Amino acid sequence: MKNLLRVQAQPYAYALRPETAALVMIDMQRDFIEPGGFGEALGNDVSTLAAIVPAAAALLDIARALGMLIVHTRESHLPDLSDCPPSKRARGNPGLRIGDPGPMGRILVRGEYGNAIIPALAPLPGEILIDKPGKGAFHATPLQQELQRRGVTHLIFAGVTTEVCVQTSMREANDRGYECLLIEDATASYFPEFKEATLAMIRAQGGIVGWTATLEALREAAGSRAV
Ligand code: C5J
Repeated sequence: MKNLLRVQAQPYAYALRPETAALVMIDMQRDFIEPGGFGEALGNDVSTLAAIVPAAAALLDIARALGMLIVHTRESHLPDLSDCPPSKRARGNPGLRIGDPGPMGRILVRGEYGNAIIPALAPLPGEILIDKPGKGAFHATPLQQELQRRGVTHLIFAGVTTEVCVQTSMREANDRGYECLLIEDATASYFPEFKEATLAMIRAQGGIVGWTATLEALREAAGSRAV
């Protein structure tokens, strides 16, 4: 069939049609990725996250060239924190809790400088931007309705962090019946061993949460359509 792409993936080949697939780019926000942001203030080495920006940009280029729906997410809360459960706020380090003033504005608050998606991966007009108050992209957001409205059945995931917001979103999607593929070199964790463990978990037991593949494998599957 003309529009069927077969991606060499693990645990076995993943097939999609661009017209019923979406790329979901998770939380590529300044506060997680840029030096001087919230992630670094928590003591993390942000260079592991910054390292995937070129691959994430190339993935966006491929998905756009294929005419796929593009979804970007931001972990963010309303300025009055009415969408932030007290348990989530209490979990942070004192002085660096959600809503506190951070190095790039109020931490994880919508509209603050640090909450924005990094300029290199900024959404283009017509792409969907989902503000999510949870780790998962479906919890308390309109994502499911947006995907259903467009007949999307397959989701390609990328972004940060692999074991937190990416994995949670992929599990939510898997339970909702989406066929999910995670692009290995376009996702990262502050803890490389957590990323590797997550990739292994996803593709274990015959793909219990979905598939994983390299960016190159997706590019090869897209062939001449991925300019
Ligand atoms: C975290 C995320 N790690 N985007 N957020 O708190 O993974």
